[in-house]
Amino acid sequence: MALSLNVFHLFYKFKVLVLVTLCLVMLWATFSYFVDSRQEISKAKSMVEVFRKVTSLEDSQKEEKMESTAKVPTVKAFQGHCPALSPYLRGASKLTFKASLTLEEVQKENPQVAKGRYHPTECSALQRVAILIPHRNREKHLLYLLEHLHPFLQRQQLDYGIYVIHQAGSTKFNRAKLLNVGYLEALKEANWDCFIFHDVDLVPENDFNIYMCDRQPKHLVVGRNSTGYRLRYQGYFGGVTALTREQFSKVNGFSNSYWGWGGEDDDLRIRVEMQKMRVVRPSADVARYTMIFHKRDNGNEENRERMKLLHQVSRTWKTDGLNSCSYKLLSVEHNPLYINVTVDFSVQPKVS
Ligand code: UDH
Ligand code: MN
Repeated sequence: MALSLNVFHLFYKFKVLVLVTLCLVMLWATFSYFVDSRQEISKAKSMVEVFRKVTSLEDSQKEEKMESTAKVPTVKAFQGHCPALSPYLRGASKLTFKASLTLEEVQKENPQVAKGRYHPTECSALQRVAILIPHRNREKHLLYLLEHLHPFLQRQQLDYGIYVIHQAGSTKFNRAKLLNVGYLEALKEANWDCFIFHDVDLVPENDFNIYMCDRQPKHLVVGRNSTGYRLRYQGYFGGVTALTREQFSKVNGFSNSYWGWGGEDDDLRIRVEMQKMRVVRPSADVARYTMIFHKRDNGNEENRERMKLLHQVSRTWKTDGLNSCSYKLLSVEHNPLYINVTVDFSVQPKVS
């Protein structure tokens, strides 16, 4: 009798335990549903966290090196890294483009941007990012992009600079060569960690699409309004891409040989794959862009040579790229909202 009572008691305790555990599991599930309902946030967080570890490791190694060689001990003002995910992000936004917008208005909206650059003052940014925009005769698009990109990048707590690389004259447009020039000229001014190669007419719709580089070259345009927000084709690597200084130099940059529209982005993808790197993309729900409508520009007609060029990449990449990019630099102007680099590709530069 006493034994069966004991067994009953044990069984009762066990039932209570099961009930309590069940309650706890349910509580946890509801809690994590609300907290993690945006799985992307945590995914992005862990990606950024990985990068933060890499960069902060590099930084501390650099600092150690500098300190050990410095004769006078340096006094370091302590400033912590910015968080893995900025608290200012807002997610998807509906973009509007006001016909009467002026550069002065955009300037007024961005008082902390000086000479095209900004860095957060509350923490030290995880990466120094140079945005490179190839440009000719698209002033209105540039204005809209600046209007949206400046607040977007500030919300991401980045140390950034916007470079517009302007092709002077009326020779065929060469997007890839302009971007090589942007990389080379930007590095003369600052030690950028990351480069974003950015078409002037693509405006990001969601600030969870983080403008930082990854361990692999990153393609940021999964979808755009003009293609029903679907990837244009398997392997597409155009529009907006992010490569670290090292990744871009490893592939010898873009080819300089693509005059007119098309092919240069596929060429870069081939270079990336040849170096055993792999293109990564953010998830489709954040990597969304609005392309400001436009027609084909004069001077940027379809390049009919592009298939031929694309078949030769493995032979040409080593000698056609950053290391062979010669150009006549006309000016570098530090405007309030961007750095304007003007180049002329119609003349061969004088060899000094
Ligand atoms: N770009 C200029 N000026 C030019 C040509 C190109 O600034 O004269 C730059 C600009 O940054 C642009 C980028 O190069 O975003 C790429 O060129 P694009 O926008 O012309 O290329 P996309 O593939 O369009 O978007 C190709 C022609 C589309 C015709 C569509 C007709 N429906
Ligand atoms: Mn376009």
